[in-house]
Amino acid sequence: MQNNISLASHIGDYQFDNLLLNAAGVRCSTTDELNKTLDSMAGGCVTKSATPEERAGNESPRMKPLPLGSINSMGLPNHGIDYYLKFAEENQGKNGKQVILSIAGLSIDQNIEMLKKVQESSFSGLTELNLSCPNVKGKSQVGYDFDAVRDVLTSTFKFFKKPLGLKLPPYFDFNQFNGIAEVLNDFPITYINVINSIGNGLVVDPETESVVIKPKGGFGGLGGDYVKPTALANVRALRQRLNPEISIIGTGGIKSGMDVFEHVLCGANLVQIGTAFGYEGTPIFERISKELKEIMDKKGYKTLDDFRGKLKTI
Ligand code: RRO
Repeated sequence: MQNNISLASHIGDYQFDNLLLNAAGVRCSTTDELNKTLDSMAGGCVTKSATPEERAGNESPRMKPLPLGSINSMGLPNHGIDYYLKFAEENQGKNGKQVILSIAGLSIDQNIEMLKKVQESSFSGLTELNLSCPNVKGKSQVGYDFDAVRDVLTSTFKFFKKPLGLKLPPYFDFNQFNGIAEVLNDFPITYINVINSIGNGLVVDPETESVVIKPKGGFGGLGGDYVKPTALANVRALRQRLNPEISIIGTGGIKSGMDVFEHVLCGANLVQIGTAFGYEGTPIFERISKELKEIMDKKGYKTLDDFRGKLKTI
């Protein structure tokens, strides 16, 4: 029965045979990890957000799994843009899978420098500019400063002619949904990806009377069950406000087929799995695909288009 159910989707001209991908940051720092995801049932992979040079990141322990999700303050550990760009050039489109190249400069200049490299390269896939890393000491999340978002996009689109997506932080107020949408609708953005982790949460272990991660006095980005309603709200609110040409990747709190179903109902074109992929590894893509197909089968849906964005209000 489920053989005639499709989980295919697309972002701009890019076809994905399966809407599930890893979230940037999780099991995607090395070519070995990235190849494992490309060899799985996932529709493609996203690379760890890159900086111009290799970075060690913050001190450990810097990620803590929790019963309801995770907290992290990794601090952008990565092998540098050249490493990920080479992987992306070599693997984009292989076996019909997409490679999304994520970059996260520590300044506008660093972002422009990396985007110029991408523009000049042979990479023909999607590039994702991460404007929402919550864990670099002394740096604010650009995504909360709408003037800064406008500045970086103005500079970028002067020379960047390849398809660009943005990884955004969670927004919590209708003024923020309206404000960011107004900026984004002025640019030829291919997609947005919401949400990054909820920044600067604090988890306390009452037994030890201590924080659970070392950097920044224990403050870090939340993922997992904690963030799903916030993620769904951002997918929905931005789908209602953005130009229809801008696609949406839903990220946050996905660990089952039902979670994916909810993200798509809110308007997600693709989804990414972070915390739960960290726990389960690549078999998660097969498990969740099967769960989602079972749900679609029961409801009589054959494609994601049958229910995407069709959330009812009461
Ligand atoms: O590396 C990190 O600390 C990190 C990044 Br760049 C990000 O975008 N989101 C996150 O939760 N952690």
